[in-house]
Amino acid sequence: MTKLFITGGAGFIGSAFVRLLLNERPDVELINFDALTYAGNLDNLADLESKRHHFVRGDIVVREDVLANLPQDCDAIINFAAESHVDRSIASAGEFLRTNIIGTQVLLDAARERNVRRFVQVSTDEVMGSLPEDDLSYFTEDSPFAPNSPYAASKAAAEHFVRAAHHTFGVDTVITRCGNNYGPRQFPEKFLPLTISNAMHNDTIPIYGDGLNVRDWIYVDDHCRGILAALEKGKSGSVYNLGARNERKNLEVVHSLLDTLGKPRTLLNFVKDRPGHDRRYAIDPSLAETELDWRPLESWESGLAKTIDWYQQNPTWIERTRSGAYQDYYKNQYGVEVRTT
Ligand code: NAD
Ligand code: TDX
Repeated sequence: MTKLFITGGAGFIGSAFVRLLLNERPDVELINFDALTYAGNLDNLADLESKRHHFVRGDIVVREDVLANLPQDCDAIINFAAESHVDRSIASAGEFLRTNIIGTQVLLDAARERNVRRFVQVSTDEVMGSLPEDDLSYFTEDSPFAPNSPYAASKAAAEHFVRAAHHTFGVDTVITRCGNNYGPRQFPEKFLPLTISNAMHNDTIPIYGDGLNVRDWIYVDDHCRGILAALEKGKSGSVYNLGARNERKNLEVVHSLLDTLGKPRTLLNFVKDRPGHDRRYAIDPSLAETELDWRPLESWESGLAKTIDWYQQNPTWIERTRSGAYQDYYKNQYGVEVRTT
């Protein structure tokens, strides 16, 4: 059996990765170690009945808990656990430093102490900052670090510690950097599920600034297959950018969603811009395509259709997450009222 320790596996991307592993790797047994913060949701794992999946509630910052739950002869730690929302990091950065930086170092120390064979850090294109609008530049693995938000700064710091563990102590590490994910089970504070959920409730949809910021969207399962390829085929000490060559302006995204849902554009509510709002992300995934033999399978159209369908088929999931903690945040930050019922 291949033994894996997955952190953050009750969140959006981590739970998709766990599902992928259980479906496609019959020799994998895994510990899913997650603190169940506001973003962690056991509903995301409810359909998984495999005896090869062991959920443990635990905090990656607490060394004793990590060591107590790390399997003997662990083949890899894959670190998804993070505070992941840029707006929250602008409101308050403390938890981002704690989980994203200190938690990553705790896991690296545990990997070294227990001779874990590989450490995969799930990172983000945001560590490389913002690209100029409407040109042909892309983020490559060699682009300089230029994190602009506290979230991005915490993920960049984490990457530095991963790199240091590799160079100083010889830990076998791989870092993946991805753009904006979309798909089922994404907490509806993020732009795409917020738009779908608000539109379904006929609530207004906050658009920051002029709505012309560009993001490079990838379907979550494609991202997860890229992480799996990096785990299995990545070169030790490497970084891989994972992207679907799918740049979209925010207004284009929201128009597609509203049109598909049959909702009017009058729901758009232009609000003040996010402080330090990055203008454009765009990923060059050539290295991952060549070295990992990885390609996204989903088109934007097929991915959006699957995503919308999932939210429409799972109203209970949306109601439960909407009654979570994000409404106050929107009200304070952007003056936007979001109903909870
Ligand atoms: P998410 O917010 O949906 O899930 C994060 C998970 O981590 C939650 O289940 C939460 O309970 C858990 N967690 C938080 N703090 C923890 C702690 N101290 N100990 C243990 N568990 C803890 O996030 P996501 O969107 O699934 O992102 C997963 C990873 O992918 C993150 O590292 C994020 O930076 C990265 N990433 C996300 C995107 C995106 O578009 N969502 C893009 C690129 C990279
Ligand atoms: O209400 C909104 N209105 C709006 O206009 C929200 C929540 C967002 N936006 C804009 C801001 C961004 O330009 O939409 C775009 C996407 O915003 P988010 O969903 O907050 O994502 P982003 O800030 O781009 O970061 C995401 O991608 C990189 C993830 O949240 C990160 O975890 C990941 O690392």
